[in-house]
Amino acid sequence: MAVAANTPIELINAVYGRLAERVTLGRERLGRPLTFAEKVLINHLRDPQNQELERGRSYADLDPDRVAMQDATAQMALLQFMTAGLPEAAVPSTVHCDHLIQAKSEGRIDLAVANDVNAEVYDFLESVSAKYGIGFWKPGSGIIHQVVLEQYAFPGGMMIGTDSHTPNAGGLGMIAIGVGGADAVDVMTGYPFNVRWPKLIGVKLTGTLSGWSAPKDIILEVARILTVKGGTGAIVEYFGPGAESISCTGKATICNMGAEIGATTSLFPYDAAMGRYLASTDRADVAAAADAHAAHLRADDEVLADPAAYFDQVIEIDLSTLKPLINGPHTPDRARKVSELGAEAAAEGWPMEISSALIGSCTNSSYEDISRAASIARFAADNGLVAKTPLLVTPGSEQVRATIERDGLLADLERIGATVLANACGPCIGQWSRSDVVEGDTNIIVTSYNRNFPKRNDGLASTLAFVTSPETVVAMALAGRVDFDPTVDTLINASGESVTIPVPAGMELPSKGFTPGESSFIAPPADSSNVSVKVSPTSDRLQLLEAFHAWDGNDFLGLPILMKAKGKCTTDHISAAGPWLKYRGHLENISGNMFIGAVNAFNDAVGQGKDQLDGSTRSFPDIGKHYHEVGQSWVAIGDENYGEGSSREHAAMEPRFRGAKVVFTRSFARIHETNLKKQGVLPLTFADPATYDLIGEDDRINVLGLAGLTPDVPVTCQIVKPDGTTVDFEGLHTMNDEQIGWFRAGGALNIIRQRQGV
Ligand code: MIC
Ligand code: SF4
Repeated sequence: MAVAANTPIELINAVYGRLAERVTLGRERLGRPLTFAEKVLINHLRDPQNQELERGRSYADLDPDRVAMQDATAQMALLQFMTAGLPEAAVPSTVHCDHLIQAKSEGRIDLAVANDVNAEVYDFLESVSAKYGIGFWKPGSGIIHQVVLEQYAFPGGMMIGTDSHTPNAGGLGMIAIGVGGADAVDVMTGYPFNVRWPKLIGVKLTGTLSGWSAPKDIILEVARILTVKGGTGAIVEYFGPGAESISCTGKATICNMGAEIGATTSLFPYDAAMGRYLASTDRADVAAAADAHAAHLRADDEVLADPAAYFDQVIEIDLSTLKPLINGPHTPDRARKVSELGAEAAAEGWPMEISSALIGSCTNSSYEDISRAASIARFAADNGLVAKTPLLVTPGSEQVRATIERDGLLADLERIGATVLANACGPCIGQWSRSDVVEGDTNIIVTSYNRNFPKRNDGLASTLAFVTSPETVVAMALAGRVDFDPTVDTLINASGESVTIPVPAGMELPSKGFTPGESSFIAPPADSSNVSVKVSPTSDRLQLLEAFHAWDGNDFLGLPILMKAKGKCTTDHISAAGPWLKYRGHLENISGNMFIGAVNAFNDAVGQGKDQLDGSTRSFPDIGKHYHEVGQSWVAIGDENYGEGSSREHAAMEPRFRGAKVVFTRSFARIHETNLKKQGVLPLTFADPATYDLIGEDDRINVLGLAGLTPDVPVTCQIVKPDGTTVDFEGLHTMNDEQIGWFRAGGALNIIRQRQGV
């Protein structure tokens, strides 16, 4: 397949060519006007006539237009794809090298080091991409979501990506869904993408942003209202006059961070701001095509007039009254006004000093973001101020970096002391070689990223991370303190004068257009018969996969509890990133991090528990290894929203590899629940949430009647106490017949292999 550095207009025209007819069909089938998300979904249904469309219940088969993968998840996705026996990917797909570059010194040096240190992984990804007709974006090209927005996204399109922040493309009116690698393998092997027909949350925006308030504040407010699980199973659709006042990249920031409320995705309707962005990124033809179909690239008028009648929930936010917000630590729904942080820090006993300030990431590194941040830096430098903390900048793409360099914006930031890192994830995902603090030093960082989970940025549990807009981060860096409110407070400069920082002033798009910088896209060859995929048998970073065994047909009896998690247990707790990213292509080695961040509900220890076979206390990964070696299957237990955060399927594959049969929780995050199903682990929720409290450290679990596993029917389970008494409970599941088939086959990939005859 010819995969280019952009989405060909022919593909876009084909999507638009069937749009009107599909919209009519959708209105007929549902007997009512449609929201924008519904139009895009219906236009991508495999069987639009017959697909059941019950919100929150039906599973839908969809055909996305594209697949995107980043290097830390692409390895496992493509190792799985390789075992499926296909000559090439069935859908245009790309790989983006962004997660494996460590931030240590500055961009160019760090990139050169990464090219050396990660050579075998990059060689694997480049060769496997060439072999299977996949486009390859080299390290340094930028962060997947920014590159997708600049090159591939289009209004009314649909894509999946092996990263939870794939919804970033919703800023350009695309339904873009974050998935685990196994979902990507389905689509790349020509099978549909299967997902629950979503519920719909409407967010009506009125008024306009002003002063220090930024698009980031909109999503911080939405997350505050909805909480980290409030978007589960839903698409968040924005609309209203306020929506049109936000730039395309600002909309992308909002959609990006919709991942933090667990939403399936988020999107904005097509408007003039998107048209301007398309034209500015060399896609005037896409803008013209979208203009011609604009009536179908938005919700129907009746929906806009009476949203409560069409959405499951409607939130209204007046942008004119929205104040700058900041969230953290530890959870993305803990937001308060910037002006209130100082008082809260004092009450909580947090330090007032900021140890580092970081801007950029896939969330907030657009030209507009950097120009607003740079406007403050320029003023500060002209008025005798410098940053009082280290200030690190990660540009989202080479195109943005080259353009902000050309326009002097990077120089503005450097004048106040900023260091420009590589165009990559860097400190956002723990790729941060930081030596100024050590574990135990309680310290505060402020970032313009999206997540603030413990240990995420620097691996230190004692770092408290706060998330806000880039302009607020820069202002706080100038003050060096969290009790600084740039809207009212002043700073003292080098001459002892009191200085008020002016309101940030940015530019939506570069007046001279974007400059591409050093292009680093490699298209797959037309004939890949001579390409061989490079995996060394002695590698400790890459390991070819062996198929998991099918279910043996027996009930699960007497399974020990390897881990019972207390409180928040995100995928960062289950399969940590940072130093572990280097093992993302080696299932056995990465299993060394299994549950190391989880808090043991029996004694509050982090990452360790009791080995039921010998009574010893060991790390969770060591217990897993021991059980695996002796063939002892086991279960894990989680609390609410278990598996929140990343799409990394390692968080499901590691337990599967080490012998997990069932994960019980009070509730699951969507991507992680699917990842467990895909790998053949049963995800069950307690019918009575209080059952969680009844399970003791030395108890065993029985899971019964598995031969009769049926959609919508609870599974009978038992807690077996050490004295042999039992407590019955019900486990609920969300599997349809097909997904029960994955469980029986020992994972969805085994079914694809059977169908392909391998
Ligand atoms: C993240 O932001 O947590 C990541 C790292 O981008 C992950 C993907 C991964 O773990 O590789 C995500 O968001 O899905
Ligand atoms: Fe990379 Fe951070 Fe964005 Fe994830 S959230 S893709 S780690 S920049």
